[in-house]
Order: sequence, then C-alpha cells, then structure tokens
Amino acid sequence: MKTNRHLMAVLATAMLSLATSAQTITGKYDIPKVPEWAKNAVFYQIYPQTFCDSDGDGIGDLKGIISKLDYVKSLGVDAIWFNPFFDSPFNDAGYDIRDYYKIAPRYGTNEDAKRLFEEAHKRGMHVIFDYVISYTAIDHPWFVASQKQEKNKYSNYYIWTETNWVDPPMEFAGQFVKGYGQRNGQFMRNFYWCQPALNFGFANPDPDQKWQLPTNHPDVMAMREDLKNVLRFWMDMGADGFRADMAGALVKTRRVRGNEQFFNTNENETKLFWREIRRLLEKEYPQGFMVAEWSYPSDALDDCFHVDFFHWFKGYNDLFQKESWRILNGVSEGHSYFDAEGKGDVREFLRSYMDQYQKTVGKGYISLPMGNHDNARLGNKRTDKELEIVYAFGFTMPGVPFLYYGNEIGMRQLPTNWPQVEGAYQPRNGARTPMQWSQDKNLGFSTGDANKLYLPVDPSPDAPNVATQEKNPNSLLNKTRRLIALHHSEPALANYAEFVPLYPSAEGQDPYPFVYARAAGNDVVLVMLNPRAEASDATFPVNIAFKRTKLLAGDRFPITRNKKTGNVTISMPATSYAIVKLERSERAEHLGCLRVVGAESEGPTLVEGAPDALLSACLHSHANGCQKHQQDDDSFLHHLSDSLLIWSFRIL
Ligand SMILES: [Ca+2]
Repeated sequence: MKTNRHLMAVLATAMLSLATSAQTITGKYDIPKVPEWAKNAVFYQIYPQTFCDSDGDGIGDLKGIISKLDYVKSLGVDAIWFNPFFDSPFNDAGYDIRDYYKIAPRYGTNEDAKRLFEEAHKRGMHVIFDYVISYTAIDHPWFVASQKQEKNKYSNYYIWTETNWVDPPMEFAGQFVKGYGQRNGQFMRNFYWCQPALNFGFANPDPDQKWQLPTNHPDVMAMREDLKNVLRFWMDMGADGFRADMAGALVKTRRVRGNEQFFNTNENETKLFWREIRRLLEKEYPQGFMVAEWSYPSDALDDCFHVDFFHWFKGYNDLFQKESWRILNGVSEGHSYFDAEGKGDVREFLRSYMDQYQKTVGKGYISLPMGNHDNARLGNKRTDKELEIVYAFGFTMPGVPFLYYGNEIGMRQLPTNWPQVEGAYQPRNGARTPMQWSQDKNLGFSTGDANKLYLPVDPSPDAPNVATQEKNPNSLLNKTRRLIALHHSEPALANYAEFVPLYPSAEGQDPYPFVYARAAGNDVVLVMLNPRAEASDATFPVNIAFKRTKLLAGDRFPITRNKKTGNVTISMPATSYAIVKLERSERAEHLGCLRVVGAESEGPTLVEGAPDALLSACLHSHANGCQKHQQDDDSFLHHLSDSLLIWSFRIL
C-alpha cells in the first residue's frame, strides 16, 4: 500500500503538471453570448469612398457597393462593416459626422442605404455601420449651438471650460482648443482639433473645475439619449449592429493624460454606458452585434461589446508593422514577425494576447484585423505567398476575422508621397486607394477622369485585380476564399474554438516557426507558420494521440510524432505554412496516458506516453470488467494487475 500511495502521488503530480500546462489541448470551449448569426462570422470591411463608383464622379458610392455585393458574398464572408457614410465636411474622411441621420450625398441617399441593407440580407449577409459617438464634426448643429455664448439645450453637449483665459489643468494639456466661435471657453477635442468631444461627463470630477460635469448630469444624460436614438434609427433602417469608433474614452477623467484622453480613459463609467447600449440591443434588437475599437479586450468584453479590435497595441505591431515604412508614425520599432527577413519574435505578442485571451475567453471575441483604414496595407513589401501566410494566421486565430477590402487580392501600400486627402496623412492615404476590379480604365473602379478620383489607383503595370485573379485557381483571391471556407467548415477553426500556442514556448528557442493548436471537442487542427525566407525546424509537445495528419491548406513537409514522448517534430521550408487536422485513432479519447510498471518491491518506474499495445490492453481489460475508478476530474485509473497501472483521462 505504501508503494501504491507513492505511485498515486507521482501520478497526481504528473496529472497536475499536464492539466495546468498552457500547452494542453483539451478541446473545451465556451461560446460567448453573441447573436446566433455572429457566432462564427467572418467580416469584410468596406471603405465607401473607394470601393466602387457607380456614377463616374470619382468617389465610391452605395449604388456601387450594391453592384458588388455578389462579389463580396463570393468571398464567403458573413457580414460587412462599412466605414462612416454619413453627412460630413470630410475633414477626417467622414469620421467627422455632421448629420447622424443622413447619408452623405456623395454616397447616395437614405433610400440607397436601406436598399444596401436589404440587398445584403437577400444574400445572407449582415451589415454593421460605424457608430462614431465620442465626437462630432465641428459644424454639426449640436456644436454650432454649443459654441454660442447664450445658454441653450446644447451648451453642455460638449466639454467647455469656463473661460478662454485660464487653461485646463496639466492632465488635459494639448486636448483643448481655444479661440473658436462665440463662447468664452475652450472646448475639448478628439483626434483632430475640428472633432469636438461629446460630453459623456467625468468619472471623478475635480471639485475645483466646475466645468467637469458628473456622468449623471441631466444635460449629459440628454446627450446620451440622443445618441441612443441615432442607434435605433440605423437599426430600424436594417443594420445588424455597429462598430464603435474609439469606444474606450467616452467618459473623461483627470487620471490619465495626453492621447489616452481619447483612446482609453480606463474608467468604469465608460463601461457602464456601453452596458446600457448592450441592454438596449438585447431588449429592442436582440440580433444586434457590437464591435469595439477599444484595444483593451478585458474592459471592452466585460459585458459591453461582443468583439474588440485588438490592434492599437504593441503586439499587433510585433506581428505586422514594426518597420518604419510599415508603421503609422514612421518610426521603426524593430522587425515584424511576418516578414521574410525573419528577425521578428512572436512571443511579445503572445504575452499580451494570452493575458487578454485568458481574461475574456467565453465572454466575447478578440479580433486581430487583417488590415484596416488606419494602417498601412498588409501588402506592404510582402509577396502574395507572404500575404497568404498572414491570412492563414488571420483566419485560424480565435475571434472574429475582419478582412480589409482589397487585401484578398494583395493590394499594395501605395506611395506615401501621394497627396493626403481628407485627413488621411501617410501612410493611411496609401491604404485607402480605389479597389482594383479589372484592367479597365481606373482599374474598373470608376469611369470618371483619372485626375478626379478620390485617390489615384495603383499605377504599376502588374497591379493586382479581381478579374485576372478570378481566372486563376491559385490566385491569392481564390486562396483567401479557401481559407475563409476552411474557417467555416472546420469546427476547430471556429471563432470560439480553443486556442493553444505550442511553439515557441520558451526563451532561447528559435522564434520561427509559430505553431498553435485549435480544438473543438475531438476536432484538433495544428497551424504552422514560417513567414521567414529560411527553413525552420521545431519540436513541441502535442498531448493528442493521432495516427496521421490531413493537410487542409498550405504546404507539405515532414511532420513526425514520437509516440513515447508525444513530441511532434516538423521541418518547414522557407516561406511556408500548413493547416493540418489530426486524425485520431478510435482510442483517442484516452489521452496523455501514463504507464506505471513495477512491483512493489522494486518501486515504480514512470514511463510517459502510452504505447498503443498497452492502451489496447487497457481498453480490453476495461471491456472485461477490470476495475475503473472515476476521479473527480473525469479521469480514470485502470488496475490491470498489481504491478501494472494505467492512468488515463478523458479529453471530453
Ligand atoms: Ca460616385
């Protein structure tokens, strides 16, 4: 008995170390509480001004978008996010909204919007609009009224100090504009000076600064109600939800300073507002979907949003845009992981990502967008094959994939010395150029004069385009379609399926390749990515007994499994990837077995792994009524004989 107790202790320790390891694939998952249609949705992002111009005026429009909905559907996506299409002076490309209730005339009419939503729905797609409520355009009627000296309904809709002559305290330095309009006071701006911040109140108003209104001030509450009506208006029109611009800094605070005043004020009161919106949707529009531009998932997904874009953080840069020519501020921070040079490291990304993933799993989705209107194109000095590896990552990571228009054909980042337009500034202007449909005039975007276009089209003779790629089954376009189809067809690749990073896991290991598992129940998929232009080998543990692998997408290369240790060794060619499914034996439900051999007198010998013959013996004995003791954690202890024990535990 003494020895048995010792054995149990050894086994228990081994079990514990397996169970707590971050590298253990369990197949368990929780589906967050999201509308049914969005559980496993893939989104496509459309920038209205440059998608398709139906009337030759050089600017994209809603009729143009409607004419391309069959194409969008053909990608296999479930939903579309539209950047703002509201009436605007366009100092910030339409994010500066002048009338929340009106489609900008250059894009069409409200009737066109209604038809756009209907046509998308007819094709089984959902649509979300851009809900931009942390600020308005400077010529929005609310602000026009607010800047008047005489008190009126809108005086407190924005944040005004009491006088032009006294600056607000240091924590707000640089955030206020003085000398505008009639009112003796300074107003708080958002990103650009001409985007006055709406007044959601202050989380902890400074008693010495009377202009800081509490969040429950009646004028603040009235403003919030007006914004809720904006939401209702577009949901009634047919929208299925929204993406919230700069969602994390609605409520202001003196506890942060600088740009944090409009990125993330880290105040609970901002969450309280979004929870009100969540309750509103649940009650009035239960299929309504909420996406945040917050980049702080542990807050954004805390009973607020269904999804948070996690791209305003260092880890995202680590993946895609660390070099000076790739990053918004033009200052190199190092090397991207997804780069042929192979000088990046994915571990810094993983540290931040896993921290947020573990805090939010089952509550909502983290999205790592595949490009967007604020960043340089992913196709920035990357070949189609390199982009395919980026998308293999993007469509197999947990959370909701968002694909920026044109990236499916590998549209390139265009010269940053092109004119900035509507507040784009480099490199954003080079990522907002017209969609490239064909080799026709203006690459099929517009029949208008080339010099009238919103931005020039890619002038290079080999500029990628849809028509050419449609004809080639191995074009990036068609490979992207297959990756999206795979995302939907493989249970292990669903937005909610389990995510287990496998390699690199320790300091000192070569940072290439990047390997992770996705799992849902018995379905397990390995994703292996080697974006560098150099071969990469790796050995990593996989706690799943599998007989063979099935290549779902990517390249073939040797994958071997050591049955004794459970370690998998791969040899990946330069610039390659593979998504493989583990095909398990029928015994696969018994995993991670530990075999213990030894008579009491000899003491135990612990052998990791489960030789097939022994496992068969275990199951055979089991069938013949050998003793089986179920443990609390769904594991089983099989007594085969006095000197032979097999400990196995179920994955399901
Ligand atoms: Ca047009």
